[in-house]
Amino acid sequence: MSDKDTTLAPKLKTRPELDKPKLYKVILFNDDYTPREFVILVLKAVFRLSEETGYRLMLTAHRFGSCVIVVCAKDIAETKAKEAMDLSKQAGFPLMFATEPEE
Ligand code: TYC
Repeated sequence: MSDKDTTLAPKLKTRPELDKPKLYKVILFNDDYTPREFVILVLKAVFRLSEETGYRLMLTAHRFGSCVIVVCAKDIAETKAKEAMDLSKQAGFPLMFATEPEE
């Protein structure tokens, strides 16, 4: 076989970061001080979750230390996390939310 027989396949370039913007997780962290009912109230008010879903996610964070609440665009994730922490701070609770890019 000579060099001329070699076929070069075109390199397919994937640019996912240009095709779709990265999604971000909003993560809820457990603590020992915030009442369960208040966590559910915040989840309902800020993330528009039902009582049932709020309860389930609160319990997941309580049991496992943290829980993903929603995956969405970066600016929405950051706004929601801030809103939720502002509400908690106003009420005097140390409830923590964070955002991080999805894998
Ligand atoms: N661990 C808290 C308690 O027992 C309740 C709680 C649950 C707090 C979830 C934060 O993300 C949280 N009062």
